[in-house]
Amino acid sequence: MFCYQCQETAKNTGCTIQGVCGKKEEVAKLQDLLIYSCKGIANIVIKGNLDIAAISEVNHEVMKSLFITITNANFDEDAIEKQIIKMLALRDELKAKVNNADLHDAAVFIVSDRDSMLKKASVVGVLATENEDIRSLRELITYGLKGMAAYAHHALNAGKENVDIYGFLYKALAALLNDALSADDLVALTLKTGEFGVSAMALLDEANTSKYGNPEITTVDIGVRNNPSILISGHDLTDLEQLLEQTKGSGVDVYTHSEMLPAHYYPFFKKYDNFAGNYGGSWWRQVDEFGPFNGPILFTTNCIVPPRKEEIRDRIFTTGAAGYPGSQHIEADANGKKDFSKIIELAKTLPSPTEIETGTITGGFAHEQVFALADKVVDAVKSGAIKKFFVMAGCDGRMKSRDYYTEFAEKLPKDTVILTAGCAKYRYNKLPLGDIGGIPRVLDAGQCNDSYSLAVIALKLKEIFGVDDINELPIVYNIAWYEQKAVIVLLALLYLGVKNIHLGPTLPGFLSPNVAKVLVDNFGIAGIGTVDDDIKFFMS
Ligand code: SF4
Ligand code: SF3
Repeated sequence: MFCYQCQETAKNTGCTIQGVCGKKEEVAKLQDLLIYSCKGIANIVIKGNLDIAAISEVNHEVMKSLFITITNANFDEDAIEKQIIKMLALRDELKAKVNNADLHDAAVFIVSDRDSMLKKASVVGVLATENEDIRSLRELITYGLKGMAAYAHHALNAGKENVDIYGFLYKALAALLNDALSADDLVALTLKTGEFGVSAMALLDEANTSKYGNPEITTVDIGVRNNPSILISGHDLTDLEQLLEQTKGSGVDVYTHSEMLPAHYYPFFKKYDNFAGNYGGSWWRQVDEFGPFNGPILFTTNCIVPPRKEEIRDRIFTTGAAGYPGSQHIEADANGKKDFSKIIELAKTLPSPTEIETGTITGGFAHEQVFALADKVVDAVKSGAIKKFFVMAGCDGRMKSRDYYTEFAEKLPKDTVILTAGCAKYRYNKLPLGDIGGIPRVLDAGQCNDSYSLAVIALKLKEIFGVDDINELPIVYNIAWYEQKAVIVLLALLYLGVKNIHLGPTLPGFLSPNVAKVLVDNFGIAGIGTVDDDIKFFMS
């Protein structure tokens, strides 16, 4: 196997024996083949000039397939094999519609069983591209597409889609098979990926806010109550809605974990009395937190950490693109309805959660809530009460080096405000950082996709302050990344013209020295240093 798609990749060069994330060789290879199958479909769609609006099942399955391969989303080799079989059947149906002999191997290869899949996978993975710069750009684009697909998939679940996004996905996936494209062509495609990343995040924002209202300032309890409970993790709000509908009045409480925390900020979910609060911290803390939670856990997406204890595995359920071998997977019916009764019944037999902390977290600062505070914010900037905004969005992760972000937040001068989104916030969202004239010093917009909100806020401030360039605003970017959704967020910010983004705790292992140089020279991308040096640099 070879995988270097996330920030924790072995030695920052690539996982080759087993993933640091726990991904086994077989799963890694099947994921490679799943991606290759999607590229084959894209090849047919583009060559056959197919009407994308007329192939909705294919569109949806391509998105789901890309999502399945995101770090920590799906460890279930049987589920991935099943998805490959489904994609190849769809591919072959499409092929029958086009009259084109000039198709790529990805569109025509045949596999018959697991062994032949693994054999094929070993020649079509990341390392099949020999030139390290082309490989680096192809993978940068692929990871951006995975993130884009994840966001478009959530939007679809919430009832919104945009065929132009699918059209781009096919165009880009097909381009990744084209050996005639130069590094410059791929750099251009990388920026285009960022453009469609903005579209996907805008679509998801619209889907979420039209269905659940605009996030508003909310205080979320982090202690526990005394009822049997279910913990819901991941990013899918429509799964949460169904779970709350099915648990209301049942005596079973629902708590969020990690990236599901921001669901509390939406007005819609406040009507559920059993929506109790948030339990624990970011995704990787699950190894310590699922034990004392005592109840079942529902993963709607990444990030799953392979549980060490059998007892915890038995309490894990997955749905959507998520999967874990030996855990129960809940499929939607043809109308998107999911039956969570098994989880609810299990919850009723288990003890209530053990308290691991008490207090509250405040969030809900997505674009509309910040616009409502705009006068206050603008006055604070004009009076000098707020000197700078620090966008510290992105992911959290296990590495010790991420202590940097806690220390950074603690040491920032008191006249600065942190704008955050994604699970990166858990490095500092429980610190007593105070407020500036009633404006909290940590403004949490929501999940990683809500980084879109931060961009919308920046564009609004650009308008209010009448500056020509977004980079003239007193906003700096110190972003933490881990998986591929952060890659699309980064590409989206680059597309929007944001310069000098600092990215940590390490620069992606998949950037070749030349590709890294392009990002440094054209966009001022930089890594992180020591907290003191970086704060001095940012404040100057
Ligand atoms: Fe390694 Fe990350 Fe790939 Fe897992 S997702 S195999 S940790 S690079
Ligand atoms: Fe976190 Fe996995 Fe990226 Fe959605 S939940 S930000 S890491």
